[in-house]
Amino acid sequence: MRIVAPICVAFALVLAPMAHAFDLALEAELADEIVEPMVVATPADAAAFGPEPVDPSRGQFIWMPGPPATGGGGAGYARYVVQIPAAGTYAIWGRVVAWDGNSDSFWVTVSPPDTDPDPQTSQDTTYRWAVQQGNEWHWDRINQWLDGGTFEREWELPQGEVVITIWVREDATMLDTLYITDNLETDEAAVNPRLPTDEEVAMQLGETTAVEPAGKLAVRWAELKR
Ligand SMILES: [Ca+2]
Ligand SMILES: [Ca+2]
Repeated sequence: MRIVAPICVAFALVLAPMAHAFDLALEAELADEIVEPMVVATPADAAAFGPEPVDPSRGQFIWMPGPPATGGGGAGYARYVVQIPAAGTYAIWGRVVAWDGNSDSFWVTVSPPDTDPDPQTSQDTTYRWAVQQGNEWHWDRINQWLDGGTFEREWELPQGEVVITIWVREDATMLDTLYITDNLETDEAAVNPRLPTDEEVAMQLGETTAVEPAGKLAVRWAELKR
């Protein structure tokens, strides 16, 4: 028995996830708060303006309606309140459609640590997300589109409540889902962002208050902040 116990411990250390202890997927359209002109939409709604963005997760996404054209945007947002189980460094990915260069950006704040109360007013490029273009749903890691270059963002999040806000910058930019992870790899294949599970959707709908994905830390949701 003296020998068996240390071996078991050694195996546990090898098998335990060493880094990527947390991930959480959210449906964009199930935000805790959505302020117009950001709205929930279906593919048919968007098809009136441009190529139809077929098969979003759960059939819906959010956007400020508009054509792929210069101008439009700068008002409205969607807000998500999440409980982070452990302080650490996190990245966020979005599943997006962006028709063209006039419909390919949002502002993004995650508070704390971000302190800007309204990047639509401040126009602070720290919070500007250059969304990768494409007419089909694809994942893009939230970045920081500075005037001097574009860099992947990461956040030092505290344990506890964090508010993620996706602000309209250009109309017609579409968001289907969000994926929050402590996997900081920049390569999509290494991160493998995923869609929300039925349990995560139920949490967003307020049908349950907690979920414990297999092998993950428990995630607990705050009450709606409206
Ligand atoms: Ca536009
Ligand atoms: Ca969706």
